[in-house]
This record gives sequence, C-alpha cells and structure tokens, in this order.
Amino acid sequence: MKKTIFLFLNLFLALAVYADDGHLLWLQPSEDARATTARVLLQGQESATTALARQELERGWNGSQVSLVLDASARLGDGYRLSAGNTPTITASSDLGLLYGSFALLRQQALGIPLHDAEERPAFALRMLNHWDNLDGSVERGYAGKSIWKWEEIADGGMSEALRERLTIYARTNASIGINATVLNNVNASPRILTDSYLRKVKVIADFLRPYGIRVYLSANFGSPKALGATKTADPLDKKVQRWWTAKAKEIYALIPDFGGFLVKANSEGQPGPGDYNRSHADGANMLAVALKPYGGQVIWRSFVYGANHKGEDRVMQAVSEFAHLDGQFAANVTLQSKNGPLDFQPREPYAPIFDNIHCTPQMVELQITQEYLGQSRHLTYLAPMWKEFFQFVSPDSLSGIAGVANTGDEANWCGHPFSQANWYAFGRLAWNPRLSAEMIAREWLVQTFHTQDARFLEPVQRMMMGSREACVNYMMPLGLHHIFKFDHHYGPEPDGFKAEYPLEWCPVYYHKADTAGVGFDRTQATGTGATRQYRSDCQAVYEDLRTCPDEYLLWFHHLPWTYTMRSGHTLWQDLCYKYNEGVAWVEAWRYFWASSTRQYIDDEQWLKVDTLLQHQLENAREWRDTCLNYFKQFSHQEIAQ
Ligand code: GCV
Repeated sequence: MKKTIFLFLNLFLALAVYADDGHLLWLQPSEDARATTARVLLQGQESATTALARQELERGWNGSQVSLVLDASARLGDGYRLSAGNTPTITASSDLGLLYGSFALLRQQALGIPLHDAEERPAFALRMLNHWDNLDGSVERGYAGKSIWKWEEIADGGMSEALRERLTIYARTNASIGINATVLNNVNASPRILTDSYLRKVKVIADFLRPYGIRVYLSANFGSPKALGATKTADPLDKKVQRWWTAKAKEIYALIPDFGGFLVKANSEGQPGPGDYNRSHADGANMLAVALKPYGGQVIWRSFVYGANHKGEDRVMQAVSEFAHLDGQFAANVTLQSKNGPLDFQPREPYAPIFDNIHCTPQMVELQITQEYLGQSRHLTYLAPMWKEFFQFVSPDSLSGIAGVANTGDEANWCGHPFSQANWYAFGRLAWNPRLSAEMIAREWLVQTFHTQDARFLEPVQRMMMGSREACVNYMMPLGLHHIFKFDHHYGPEPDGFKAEYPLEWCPVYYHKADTAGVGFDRTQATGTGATRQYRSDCQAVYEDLRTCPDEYLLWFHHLPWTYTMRSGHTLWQDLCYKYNEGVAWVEAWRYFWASSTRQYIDDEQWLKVDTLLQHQLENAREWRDTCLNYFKQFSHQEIAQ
C-alpha cells in the first residue's frame, strides 16, 4: 500500500513539474530544448553580469558556440550588436549590454526566425517597474496574490532559498526585456521603509538584482521624518528636516551605492507633501534632490495630484494647473512622472496634456500594467495597443523614462490571468523600443510562452489580443465615457455611483453627466470647463470642434443630446447601444473560438484557466452593457437598440 502511495506521489510530482503553471513566464524552455551546453567565449573582463549572460547562453543556446565581446569603444550604451554566423557574436560596450544581447539572441532562436544581424540601443534610459506593494504583504491594485518581496524572509543580510528562487525568475524575466529599475514599494508609502531594519532588507534585494542590471528605488513618504518621530514637521524649508533627509541619503548610499532614488506621491489622495506647509512641489522635490545629488540619485515626482488646491476645477485639468508654472524651478535631478491620461488609467483616455506643458523638466510616462480599470486579472485585455496610442500623441523622444505599475504577485504565474503576462512583456519591449508594433510584440509573446509556431493558433490568438482592449472599452465605456466603475475596487459598473461624503471626482455621475438633455462631459472652451485649452494647438482644435473630435473621445470632451447625429448616421443613443453590444459580441466570439479551436495547441492547465476566465469575462461584459444601458435609458427614454 505504502509503495503504491509512493508511486502515485512520484507520478503526481512528475506531472506537477511537467505541467506548465506559467511560473517561468516567457522564459519557460521549450520541451525540445537541448540537453547539451553551448560553449561561450568571452573577450573582456568577466563580471557577475557576464556570468549571467554566459549562463543563459550555455543553457539556452542550441548552437555549439557563442562569442561575447566587451568593447568599451563600441559606444553602444546599454545596447548591443549581434552578428549572426556560424559562431554568433554579441558585442557590447557594457556587461549589461552583453546580457541584453544574449537575451536578444535567445529570443531570435525561440521565435524560430533566421538569425540576423542587429544593433539595438534602448529608447529610454530609465525602464522602470513601480510596485505598489505594501510592507504588510498586500498589493494596492494587485490582482495576483500577495507581494513578491516577502520582507519576513529577508534577514541577517540574506534571504530564504524560496525567495531567492522566485526573485531569480523576476530578475531574469525583467532583464530579458531590458527593464533596468524597480521601485519596491507602494507610492502610498509607509515611512517605515526608510527605517534601518527595512533599508538593510532593501540592500539584500538591491545586491541580488544588481547583476541583472536592475537598480532599486524606493517610494518615499514625504512626511517620513515627522512620522518616524525625528522632527516636528516635514516642512521642506526646515533645516532639521533637510538634515534628516541628507543623513538618510547618506545612510542609504552607504548600504546601496547605486541606489536609484525616490519616487514621491505628494499632496495627493491624502498623502503628505510640501503643500501641507504652503510650499510648492518644487520646494519639496528640490529638498530631496539636494540630499540625493552627491550620490547621483534621482527624485521622481508624480504629477498625479488633484483635489486639495483645486476644488471645483475639472479633475483632468489639475495636473497642469498644479505643475506648469513650476516648470524650470525643479533641480536637475528631478523628473516629473505623469500617467498617460489626465484622469486615472481608464480603458481609454486622451493623452495627458501635461506632456504639452512642461518644457524644461525631464518627464516620464507612467503606464499601468496592472489592469485596475481593465478587468483586473480576470479579463483578457492586451494593453500594447493602448500604450501605442499614447505614443501617437507624445513622442518617446520627449521622455527620459517610462514606468509601469507592475502586475506581479506571489501567485504561481505571477500575474493571475495567463494573458496578463503579455502586458508585462509588452511594457518591457515598448520601454526598449516604443516603435515596435503591438502585433509583433503579441506574436513574440505567444510563440515564446506557448511554444508553438502553428499559424492556426498564432494568427487568430494574436488577433484576439489585438482586439481585446477595444472590446473592453466598448463593453465598459465607449465613445469617451469614463470612470463609471464601482467605488473603490474599480471592477464592475456603477453608473449611478454617487456618495455625498466622497469627493465629487470619485463619483461616476460626475463624469458621464447623463440627464434628459444628453450625456458626456463638456470640456470645451466655448461652453464647458475649457480642458481642451491645455492641449497643443492642433489637438486643441480637433477636440474642441464636434466636427473633428474623434468618436472615441466624443463624450470625454462634449455633452451631447441623445438624438445627436453621429458620423455613422445613427443617433448617439443608437451608437452607444451598438458599441456596448459590439464589445459583448467580441467576447462571445472569442470565448467560442478559444473553447472550440485552441485546446490542442497549448498546455492543459493554461488552456483551462483562460477558458474559465473568458467565460467570466463574457458574464462581466454582459453585466456592464446591461447595467449601463438600463441606467442611461432612464434619461434617453428610448429602447435599447440591438
Ligand atoms: C496608489 C488611483 C488608484 C490608487 C492609486 C492612485 C495613484 O487612484 O485607484 O490605488 O494609489 O491612483 O496612482 O496614486
């Protein structure tokens, strides 16, 4: 009996090891990966990073030999040059370039494309993940389990074996797409992260990530010195406060010499900031910048600020009102980080006009990989098309960096929905090169993740991914509607959402403004809040004028009668109904496709998970459509068009 149980246990373990639970993401080796080890020749100084490059190639490269050439005179920055040939050669001017080049070579192999010469440099110097992980292990807007950092498993200068294994995957995964910075903790930051005991743990993580080219940053709570009891105030002009930050910077750099710097959410959604002392954001940011400057550290200051100083002003205008006049006053090591849209990571927003209004301060864009408003980890929503849309309006060349709010957690597959991994991948690929197409990135991810070259799987699934974001917009909030989510968790619909005790800017009714006269937020200069004024002149004119405003932004900028005649020739009410139905029909079609046509191509466990989630997505899409249309119908007084 015992023996039988033992045999079953072994079989179970073998299957468990074999089954693909997604924990290696797109770096899961294919089943036909060779057992032999490639020979890697290095010309140049060996380092921890070149050792990683060597290791990746030794175990991953199917040819017999690869050459790595470290050539400082090659002027490739963090980039690399790949020369195909019998012995492929990767040349780089830094060891990190060699690691990136190694992953690029392995990518060519995994994609099954003929090896070809390539020379690449990253478009953005800073390619950063922002983790919204709290010290208690929870993750704000995290949908894939608890925090990955496991602070309790880091002690005495080391970490548990389990954590080490998990962070090795994290580090390799990020290095494979060129991510070079990570902010470990939530922007709603606990001051405790800056205490000695946490900083020692941060050092352990920083030391671990360093060979992968990933620099550690921390979110800093602006009120830290006061909250930790060291000072009576957090006023940035107070000498004691300044000294505290200067000493803190010294302490951090003694532990972590390449510490990246602080990310700060100040005077926003209840967080402390310089405004508490009638000081400006520039006063606050510059005080931190002075403390970090001797060590080359950076302050990344978020422009996601609304409320306090601008009561009554249209929320989407507040970042420009708050920051534009400060442009030119920030220290050289301050970067302004702004979300892609002016509101809050909606399924669709026009680009944030702050990118048109800041000319002297370096700017970064903050994208949200975690799908707070896009079905969280339960909807298949591929975000690369949304991010590409942003880059149609804001040139990557005008930005010094790019940040993505991470979608990672301690679930086996890191991201919850198997397809949510594609968003992490796409973020990294676009951070490296924002000119890559969303289609190509989707295909790359599919081939590497599911190890198939079969066009009967790849082509339709790529189309499914490509259409998924637009479908989400349609079944949630088409034609420029926005923020009609349920309070707080932002998952389902709540078009009637209103709470007198909440700021109006959190209430769905504030955004759609549906009444018997019509629907939409009038942001024109002629009759509305004038938000269009904040855009550069060509966009301003396009959005202001109903004749040119694209349908997808219509109700973002205009309040229109239900009977308004759309470009399609239908009324606004009809098109609203059609769009909601289109969104649902999309999920119906792809849910059917997935169930009927994909099973044979991929691992059972992954397949089943996606299948179950698509069914759930379909139910949610119907709920969105029915709830929203039934609500709006009270005002339109018209039947729901099919
Ligand atoms: C980290 C939105 C989210 C908050 C988030 C905030 C921000 O309001 O709902 O969870 O807080 O954005 O970006 O600071």
